[in-house]
Amino acid sequence: MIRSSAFANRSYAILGLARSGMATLDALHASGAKILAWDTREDLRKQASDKAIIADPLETDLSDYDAVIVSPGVPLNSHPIRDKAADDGVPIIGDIELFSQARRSLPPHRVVGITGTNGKSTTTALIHHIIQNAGLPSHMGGNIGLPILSQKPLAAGGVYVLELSSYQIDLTNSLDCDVAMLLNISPDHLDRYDSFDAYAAAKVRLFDMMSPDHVAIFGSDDEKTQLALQLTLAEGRVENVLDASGVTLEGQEDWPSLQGPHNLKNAIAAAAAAEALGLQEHQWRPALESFKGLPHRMERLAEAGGVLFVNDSKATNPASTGPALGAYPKIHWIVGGLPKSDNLNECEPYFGNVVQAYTIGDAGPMFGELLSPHMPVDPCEMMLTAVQHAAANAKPGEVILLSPACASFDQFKDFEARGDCFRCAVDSVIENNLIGTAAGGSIE
Ligand code: UMA
Ligand code: ADP
Repeated sequence: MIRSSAFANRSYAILGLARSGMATLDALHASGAKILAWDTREDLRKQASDKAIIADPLETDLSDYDAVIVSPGVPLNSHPIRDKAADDGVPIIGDIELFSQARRSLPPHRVVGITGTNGKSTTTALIHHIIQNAGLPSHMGGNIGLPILSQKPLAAGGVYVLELSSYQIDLTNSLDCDVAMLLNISPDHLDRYDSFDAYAAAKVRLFDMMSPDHVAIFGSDDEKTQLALQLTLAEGRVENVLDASGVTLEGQEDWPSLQGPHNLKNAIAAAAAAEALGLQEHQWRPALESFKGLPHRMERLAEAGGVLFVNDSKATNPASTGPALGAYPKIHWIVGGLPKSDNLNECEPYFGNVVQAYTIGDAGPMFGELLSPHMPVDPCEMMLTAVQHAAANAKPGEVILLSPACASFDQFKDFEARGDCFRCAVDSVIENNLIGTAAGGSIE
């Protein structure tokens, strides 16, 4: 874990004791800090009780504390902790800010910070893979699900690769990334922000914290990302600004886990980050080929009877599903769940690649209406039915793709459970030799 003398004998209140809060508790405790900790969940409070005083910060005088450390999942826009901390004159920060404050206790290192609406985890994992392949010590952490404070400090010359959500950036004041990257911005998390503009502005703060001689990379030509790029250029504060959306890169056919126009953009941004860290093409290119990808993101599950099965369950909005449809020319598309919008506009440019759609979940009837003027639609409702029907219809050379463009919570605990259910259904159709069994058209 990361410890720092910067925290010794200081007092912190921690609100939220899930992954990032527990890692914060451990790191502060090991660094000799005094800690008050709280979570609405009693089991988590119990778990923390040997390292902290357990008390609700809302009912404690915080004026003698150095900071309140709030978990990213606590909705700061509506939670009373914001006013309470302001009344008591204590700053609210998060675990990434603590990491930033601990940096001077660490051996010389660099930090790559990656934000954006879609593709953060894929690009974070890819950059981490490139750096490790090049022989440099590296950890990844942050929103990817690995709290950075629980990582072992890297040896001198190492690179920390941080996936940063807007929630985490909101709780960070001083993180000076050597390379900071904004992949793209599309509407998301609007329950936590007053407007789409406010969500975009939260992400752009990553660049406000940088030293002028560090490198800023912008990955997409969407309106908000380009606006952020123009603002950064106009300010002139950061000297090295790269618009990666205008860069091309050959060879994608050799990168099995980076298919689709979105993953080409991710690869270009990752290569730009690698070059900004001083790596050369012969050091980063082989890593694009050997990258294994992450589960549930354009994950190649199996190939049977000439049919490829791809799990893209993490595609929870149309902006992430659109480019997934662009990845293959003949797709049986399993789509639906809890809808986040009443249209599939971002998917429309790729409808020509879809052989047939198989709708599931709450969105099924609405998506059926939207899609049937463009393609055959099979209303399946359930995942197993969708996979069985798609498998029966698929011909060699075609792809069965789960890319739902929806949240999962209507039928599943989370996107992982949905992807796991798809995987089980795929295993069962392969084991039972159900591929290509329909005599034309969809089976009943
Ligand atoms: N809580 C209270 N009182 C409240 C509200 C919440 O006590 O009023 C408690 C909850 O009971 C919970 C904790 O506060 O125990 C909140 O924890 P959390 O939701 O922040 O969970 P962590 O496990 O710490 O996960 C967080 C990130 N979660 C969120 O941003 C919602 C994880 O990102 C991240 O991987 C992890 O830190 C490690 O850095 C997840 C996420 O969904 C993957 N991110 C969003 C996304 O990707 O869209 C932004
Ligand atoms: P995040 O961590 O930002 O949620 P992930 O890498 O987990 O991003 O990918 C989430 C979903 O978005 C996956 O379905 C993935 O295929 C898709 N995706 C990946 N990169 C991009 C991109 N650059 N633009 C749009 N969608 C993307």
